[in-house]
Amino acid sequence: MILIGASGHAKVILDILERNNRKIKCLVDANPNIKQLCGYKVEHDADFDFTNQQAILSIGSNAIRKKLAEHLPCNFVIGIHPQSVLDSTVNVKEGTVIMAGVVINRDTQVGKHVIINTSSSIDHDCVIEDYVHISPNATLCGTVHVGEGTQIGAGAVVSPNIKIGKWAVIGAGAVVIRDIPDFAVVVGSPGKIIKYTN
Ligand code: JB3
Repeated sequence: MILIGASGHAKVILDILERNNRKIKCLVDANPNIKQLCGYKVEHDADFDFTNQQAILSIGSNAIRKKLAEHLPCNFVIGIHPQSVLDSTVNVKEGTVIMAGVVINRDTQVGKHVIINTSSSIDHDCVIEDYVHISPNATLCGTVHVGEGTQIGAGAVVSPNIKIGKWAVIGAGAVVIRDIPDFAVVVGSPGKIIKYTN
C-alpha cells in the first residue's frame, strides 16, 4: 500500500501500518524535494500512477484530504493503532486513521478520511462526519455530532449532546458547551466564536 503525503502526519501513520504488518510500497508527495521518509522511498504526484493503489491520505489538512479523496483513483483503507480501544459497535469508514491511546465508545460512527489523533476520547453515540480531525487529547462526551471538515483542537472538551457544524475550528483547550454553527472559529472556556472561516 502507499501513503499520500510524506511529512509529520505520515510518520505517525507509518508506525500504525508497521504495527499492523502492512507492506508499504512507498509514499507519494507533491514536493519533488522530498526523497525519503523513515527509510521509505518518496515518489511524486507528477510521475506516479495512483490507479487502484491501496492508500491512506497522510495529510493533516482536512481540505486537502477532501480534494484528493474526491479525485484520486485509489482504494482507500483504514489504519487503526493496536493500542486504541474501539467498542465493537463503532463504525469506521474508508481512509480514516485512529492513533495510539484513542478510546471510542459504543454506537459512535466515524466517517471517511477522518483523523482521530493520539489519546483523544470519543464517547458513546457520537457522529464524526467525513474529513474531520480530532486532535491529540481532545475529549468528546456522549452524543456529540461533528460536521464535515471540522477540526477539534488539542485538548478541547465538548460537552454531551452538542452539535458542531461543518468546517468549523475549535481551538486548542477550548470548552464547548453550546452548539456551534458551520465555519465558526471557537476559542476559550467557555468557548466563544471569534470569527468564521467562510
Ligand atoms: O497535530 C498532530 C499530532 N499532527 C499534525 C497533522 C495532523 O497535520 C502535524 O503536526 C502537522 O501539523 C500536520 O501534519 P502534515 O500534514 O504531515 O503536515 P505538513 O508538513 O504540512 O505536510 C503535508 C505534506 O503533504 C507535505 O509534504 C505536502 O507537500 C504534502 N502534500 C500537500 N498536497 C501533498 C499534496 N502530497 C501529495 N502527494 N499530493 C498533494 O496534492
